[in-house]
Amino acid sequence: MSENYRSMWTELGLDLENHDALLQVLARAYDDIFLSQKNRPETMSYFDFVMSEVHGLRIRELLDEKETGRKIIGSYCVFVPEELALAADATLIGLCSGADFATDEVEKLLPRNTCALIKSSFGFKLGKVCPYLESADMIVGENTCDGKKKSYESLGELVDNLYVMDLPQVKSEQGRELLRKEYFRFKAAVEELTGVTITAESLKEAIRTVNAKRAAIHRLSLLRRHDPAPISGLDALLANQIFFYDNPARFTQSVNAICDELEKRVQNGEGVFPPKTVRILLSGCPQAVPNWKLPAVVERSGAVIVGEESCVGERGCRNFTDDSGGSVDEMMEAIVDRYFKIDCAIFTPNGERIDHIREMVDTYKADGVIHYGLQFCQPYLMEAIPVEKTLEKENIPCLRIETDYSMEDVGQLTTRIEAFIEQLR
Ligand code: BJ8
Repeated sequence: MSENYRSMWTELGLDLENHDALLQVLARAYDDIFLSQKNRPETMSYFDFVMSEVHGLRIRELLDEKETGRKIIGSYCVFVPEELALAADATLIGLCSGADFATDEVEKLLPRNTCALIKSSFGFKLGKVCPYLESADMIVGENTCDGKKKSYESLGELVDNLYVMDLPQVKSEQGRELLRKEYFRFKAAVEELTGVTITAESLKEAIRTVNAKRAAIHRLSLLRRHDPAPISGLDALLANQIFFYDNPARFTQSVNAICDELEKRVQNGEGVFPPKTVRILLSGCPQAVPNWKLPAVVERSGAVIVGEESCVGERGCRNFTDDSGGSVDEMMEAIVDRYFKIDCAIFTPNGERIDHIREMVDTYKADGVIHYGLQFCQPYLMEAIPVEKTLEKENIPCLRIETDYSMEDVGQLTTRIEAFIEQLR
């Protein structure tokens, strides 16, 4: 951290002792997992800097924005449209967390058999270690899986600015209508929070800003089709994770800078791993910062991850929002259309997801799929079985992994993943 931010963290109400402990673990994991990689693109240094300042400079920027009257909205799900926040002069940031914290305290509020992602979000609140959560003027929860929707009832007791968005679970006309109504309700809530009325101009600009972020990530993804892979799965995941925190325009520019470098690598036949390295598509639950366990195990075991079928990855930013509408209402419909395509496992039936996994296997020339399910995540663990069956029918090997945020199973995971990679060679 380039500056001393202790007074800022104290003012935000963080527990400095807990927070120091978290930052130490984070810094150690980052050095060990990211900085030890070979042949990294030089332009990844921007993301190294962002990570080194993730609780420092970025928080300072958000607080400076707040000084000027701008509002900060925190969200736990890719169904919360960033376009609406930006159009009303607010900043949207991701709040999902990828590390266990204050587990004893969490288990006083949530059952032990709750997925690690939900527990982690509670742990960061109860342990007072998340400056994003504490900076947010509005926290948006969404009725997706049962775990999340019930946990927001308890989260509402811990924070006084929780807004809960209802979401459909079926891709029907009625489902789309529910989403449409909820997005209009959210638009009104954001306008009330910021005191800014969304106009056709501000919405168009916001759509373009978010689309540009997505386009940069798409460009990065497509470069991963090449053999040798020009970037590791870990570094690509990091870019996808920072998507949720960084200033949008700066993020777009930085990802495009990486892509420029990767294009040269591709032209010169350079990669992070040797040609013909086994290529893996990771599919399943989202991986929030600093949840890097599985990709680290995969890439240390001698394979390269070439795509993430995940909300922190292609599921989250696959589609663009049509910006051609001339009125707020037209663009609102376009937003509904775009988000209604997200194939989260909370939908039933959810055949599009399997189609997308297959499509990604082809696009990124994956040799096999690792399905990543967090323990106690019923939607993704349930879908893992038909996903595996469908892929295997088409001779696409699939390994189902069920894990959590602890490091206890690293040895066992390594053994299984090494054997899978061996089978793919
Ligand atoms: S759109 S994937 S970000 S809900 S891992 S909390 S599903 S029990 S995160 Fe998600 Fe939105 Fe869907 Fe994406 Fe529940 Fe499973 Fe836990 Fe999960």
